[in-house]
Amino acid sequence: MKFVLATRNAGKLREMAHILEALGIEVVSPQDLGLDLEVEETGETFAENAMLKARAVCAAARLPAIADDSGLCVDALNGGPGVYSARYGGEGLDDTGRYRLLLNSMKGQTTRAARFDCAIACVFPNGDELTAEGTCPGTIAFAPMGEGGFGYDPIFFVPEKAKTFSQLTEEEKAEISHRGKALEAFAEKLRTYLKK
Ligand code: ITT
Repeated sequence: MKFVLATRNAGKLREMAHILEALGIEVVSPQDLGLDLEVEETGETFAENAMLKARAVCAAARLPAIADDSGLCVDALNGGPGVYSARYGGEGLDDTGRYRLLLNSMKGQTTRAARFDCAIACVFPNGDELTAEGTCPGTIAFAPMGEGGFGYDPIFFVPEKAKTFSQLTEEEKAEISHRGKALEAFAEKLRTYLKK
């Protein structure tokens, strides 16, 4: 069974494909299918937004679709930017602009605890749905460090590894990341579902 990955984010797509393929799940990208669907994220939670994306892409592709909705939740910012992580600072900003803005808004802040959350939703053409979630605790670094990854990775510091996500290899990040954990939990549910 082939699954289409319901994301337009190249960094996410790469990580999702590698993690799922390592778990024995065959995936195709929206581009492989000639799809470029922008789904409005009107939900208030990661889980709601992941489900909106998976349903829309499943309907368009007529294949089972797996979506990821994720974001960075910072204690000192009352859990923000959270579901607004991709929209933080408005349309004009790229990944670097967004993490710089976040670093600026944390100037002088000594409480730097944060976490990355990820919700996975999978929708099948027959209407069946599976969901899973993962989280990764960390802190907001005082300056960007490392070259790898995408998004807020250069400023997300994982005390357990004494490195930012950007300083980890993709495999190391997948072992501890919100996305790695959510996809592992999802793969387990999928195995059970497919046995039925
Ligand atoms: P799709 O909706 O098409 O999947 P998106 O980038 O809009 O792409 P989200 O709405 O889920 O995805 O927004 C996630 C935001 O959180 C986005 O700004 C990402 O860069 C960031 N993010 C999520 N996971 C991340 C990770 O592992 N490392 C760094 N940043 C991450």
